Amino acid sequence: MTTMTDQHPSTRPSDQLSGAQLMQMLRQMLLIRRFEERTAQNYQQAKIGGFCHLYIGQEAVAVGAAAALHGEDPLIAAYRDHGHALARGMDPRYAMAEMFGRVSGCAKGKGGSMHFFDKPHQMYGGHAIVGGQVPLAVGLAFGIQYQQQDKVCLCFLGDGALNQGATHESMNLAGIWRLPLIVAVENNMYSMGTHIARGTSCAEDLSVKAAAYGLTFARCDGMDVLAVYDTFKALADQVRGSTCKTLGHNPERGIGAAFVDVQTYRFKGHSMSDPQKYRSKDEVAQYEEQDAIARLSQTLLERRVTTQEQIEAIDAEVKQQVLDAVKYANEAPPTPMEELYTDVYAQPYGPYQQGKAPLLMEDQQD
Ligand SMILES: Cc1ncc(C[n+]2csc(CCOP(=O)(O)OP(=O)(O)O)c2C)c(N)n1
Ligand SMILES: [Mg+2]
Repeated sequence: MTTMTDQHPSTRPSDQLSGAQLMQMLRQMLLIRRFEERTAQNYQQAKIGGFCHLYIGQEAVAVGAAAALHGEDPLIAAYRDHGHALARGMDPRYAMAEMFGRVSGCAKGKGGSMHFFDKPHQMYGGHAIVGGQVPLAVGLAFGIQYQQQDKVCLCFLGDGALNQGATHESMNLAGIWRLPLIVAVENNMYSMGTHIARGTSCAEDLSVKAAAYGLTFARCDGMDVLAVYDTFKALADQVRGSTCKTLGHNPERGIGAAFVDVQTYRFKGHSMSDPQKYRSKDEVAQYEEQDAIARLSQTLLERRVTTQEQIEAIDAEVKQQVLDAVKYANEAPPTPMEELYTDVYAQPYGPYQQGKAPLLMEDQQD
């Protein structure tokens, strides 16, 4: 196993970013933050139903990692997925409409908060089953390798998903096939109310998990969007286009799959109903002081990339963009019942083909 060491400050990939690219990162993080605040409000007003998990506090992870990859690289995430979709470029109107159960939502209103999909932006969900997206990511990465594409698959998972069998089976395959895959663990230290130290072996050093499967390991500060960018840029360049001798590829290229421990923190509860008895207010406040949005703003002000007035203007713009998304979702038509029978099979047959319900049990007995 290889471990990525910290980059020398003068060779940081983020030093190559233009002022416009840095400002785009700030805009995306602000958009996610404001989107999540309105999501909470609309959930409390019962406009949004089902399970809903906010990304507030973790914005730098999705934004920094997505910026380091190409738009054509497939991305897949767990259920705390609003930030990943917005970082990938999903229109906030389609994201909000999805949660409102509207037919113009990104999954036609059938997926809700936990199942954001966006084919044009290569976002493959949003998955509610903890760890369920990891085998799918292996499939995506295998497809890239099989078709000899110059891409890398980016798979986000929570620290809790590290204890799912499917994650380990997937990492094993990623290791032996040297897949072009980055396993990005959003280590916010909690799985619902369970601290990582109580539920995960070797929690203090996750590099051993990567070592077990021969994956290159890296760790980064997930509260610093530029540190996230640096780590994922350096890794993606080496993972991209990885090939495997045992699968007949000659020559063997790339470093194969990688595993990143992204150390982050969620500022809000696990889901919309969480009394948060498992952590202290002081702990939350301590991490809120490291808010990635404030940190990037400060850096950009110090480097004279922007002014306080410009930051406030961007914030006002994204707030309006989110208000427009809520208006759009409110006015969009609800998902019709017939949609229950579409998108079930890749090649619909019988009643599904006609867009009608299959016979219900009662009908069959008649
Ligand atoms: C297979 C499975 N087991 C249990 C659950 C219930 N569950 C939902 S979220 C969650 C915690 C996951 O924590 P983590 O992976 O760290 O993600 P985070 O919520 O911190 O983003 C659990 C156990 C589930 N959705 N799927
Ligand atoms: Mg977690």
